[in-house]
Amino acid sequence: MVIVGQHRTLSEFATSAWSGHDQLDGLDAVIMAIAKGSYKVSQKIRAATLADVLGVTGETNVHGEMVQRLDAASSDIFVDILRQCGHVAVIGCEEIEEPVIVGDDPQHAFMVLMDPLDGSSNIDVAVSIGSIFGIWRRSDNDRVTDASLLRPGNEQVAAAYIVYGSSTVLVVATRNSVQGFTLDPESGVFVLTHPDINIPMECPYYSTNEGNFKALNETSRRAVKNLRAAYSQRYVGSLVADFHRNLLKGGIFLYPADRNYPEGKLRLMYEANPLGFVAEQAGGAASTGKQRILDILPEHLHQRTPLILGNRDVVEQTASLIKGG
Ligand code: P6P
Repeated sequence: MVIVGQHRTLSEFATSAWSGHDQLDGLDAVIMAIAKGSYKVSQKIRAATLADVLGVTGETNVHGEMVQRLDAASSDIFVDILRQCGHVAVIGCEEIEEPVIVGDDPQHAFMVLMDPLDGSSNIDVAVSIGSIFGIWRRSDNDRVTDASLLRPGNEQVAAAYIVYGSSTVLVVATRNSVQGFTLDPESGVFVLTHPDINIPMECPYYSTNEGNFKALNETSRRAVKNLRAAYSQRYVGSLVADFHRNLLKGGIFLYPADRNYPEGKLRLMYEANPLGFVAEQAGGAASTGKQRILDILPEHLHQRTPLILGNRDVVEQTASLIKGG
């Protein structure tokens, strides 16, 4: 067992937990690629102001949003490193309209959907942002096409996110557990710091943009009022940062459909599905307010969804109120 300080390294954990186990065989290589890419992204973020990589590229992405330079750079970093890892058949990315098809040799066993840099509006003000990954296993022997990626979240074999905050933390969920690894900036090595994460039973926080209250329908307003009465508000405006705090401390994140986003604002395939998978593996839940996020049959790569995410009992109570219960 390899120890850095008093911690197991990600590499050692990955080899022992995520290689050679049928459905997961090769997952260690994919997770190590994500970790390596996040180290590069973390360095760019930490040096962004000095390296003059803040601001926008002048382009807009598939959603008509201004592309931040770091969004584009992060997308390039992760696409390149996932291509090279030799175990990924196809990549879906928030910043890229069409799927990136890598190859369909037998060893290209996984499909990765990612938001390479979420919360980019916070980049210029040095607030925590993140990267999100959903990992599906490719159907054996099927040729890889654009449609290959459109699989429900309940077929994910793993999910991961990185929060670039006061420290850089990688959280990886499989069907067995949720593990947290912190980047040692000196060595560039991720070490196990949060073994076997389970969302706490108590729920001290709710995270929602109260500025949207006036745009909510009546049942969603009732749900928000219920949360206000019971919990303290914490809202960073960066999904990964809000979710990570709620995962470790307990809490609920809520971005319902509203007049501005009738389908919801957040993306199903590379935000709601991966974080919903992490939440469920940690004992929490993820709902649209009408159904389990992971049961949605996707229709297109960049579709949006309402999202209620966190402590299972509070998610279920909030969904019931939104449904009009
Ligand atoms: P609002 C960031 O742009 C993001 O996609 C998520 O990270 C975040 O939770 C949400 O949008 C914030 O949206 O409307 O509250 O600014």
